[in-house]
Amino acid sequence: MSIDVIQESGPVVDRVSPEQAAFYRENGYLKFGRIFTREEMAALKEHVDAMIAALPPGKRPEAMDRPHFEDPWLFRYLTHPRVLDVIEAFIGPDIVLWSSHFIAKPGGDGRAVPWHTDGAYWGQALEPMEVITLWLAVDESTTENGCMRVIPGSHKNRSDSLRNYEAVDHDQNVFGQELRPEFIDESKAVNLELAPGECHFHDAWTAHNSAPNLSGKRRCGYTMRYMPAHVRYHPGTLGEHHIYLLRGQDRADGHNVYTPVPGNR
Ligand SMILES: O=C(O)CCC(=O)C(=O)O
Repeated sequence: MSIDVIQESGPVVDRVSPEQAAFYRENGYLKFGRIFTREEMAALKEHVDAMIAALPPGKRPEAMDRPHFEDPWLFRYLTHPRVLDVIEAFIGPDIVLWSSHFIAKPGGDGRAVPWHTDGAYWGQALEPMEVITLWLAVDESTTENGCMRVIPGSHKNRSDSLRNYEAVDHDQNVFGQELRPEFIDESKAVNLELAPGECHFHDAWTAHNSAPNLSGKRRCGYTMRYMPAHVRYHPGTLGEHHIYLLRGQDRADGHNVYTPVPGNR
């Protein structure tokens, strides 16, 4: 689908149908509709443009990881009731914000994201490893500018995805490890093209990647990551990190320390 064709998309969707939830459970991903209005997206895009313009020299825009620790304004999006209602349909009523990350690939030299699973990346930090990522298209995201791709059903092969990585060139890629090719059947990969304001979801064990952005258009996605409140977070492996109980109650028997959601947003 061309970039021009994908620009228009439908009304805001705030419900997950039983068929969509079943598809997600079976395939480990779901392409969803528009989750934020055009006005909400215009404000977010302006904010992200300013964040990118303010990056220090040498800092790549693909690497704007955990920006909400410093930028309370982002909680408007991360805690939006429409988002939490949709997340609740997948993980239940007790919802913790695990993390967030802007991955903005500039036009022309945007870096690839190697094949990986998030579960392998986060390692021992979470127990059990149950995270759903809402990938929000800040810009249109197409095969031309490096949309995310998934291998349907790969979340069922978590032992493959844990151990079988090899090094790739970090100068060309967002990070330096990739699932070995014998564990990825590229012929099964699904391209998840989105218009701005639309989103897709993926499971922590779903194999995914994205190509470099050699097109003339930026491709920025905001990964918004949530987990059910029975998941235990073990601090230490990821440096300074905060988690936030957004809805419902703690179910991890007091193990987790939750940071209060900032009020001044
Ligand atoms: O934005 C991309 O292309 C990859 C995103 C990703 O790796 C993730 O959401 O876990």
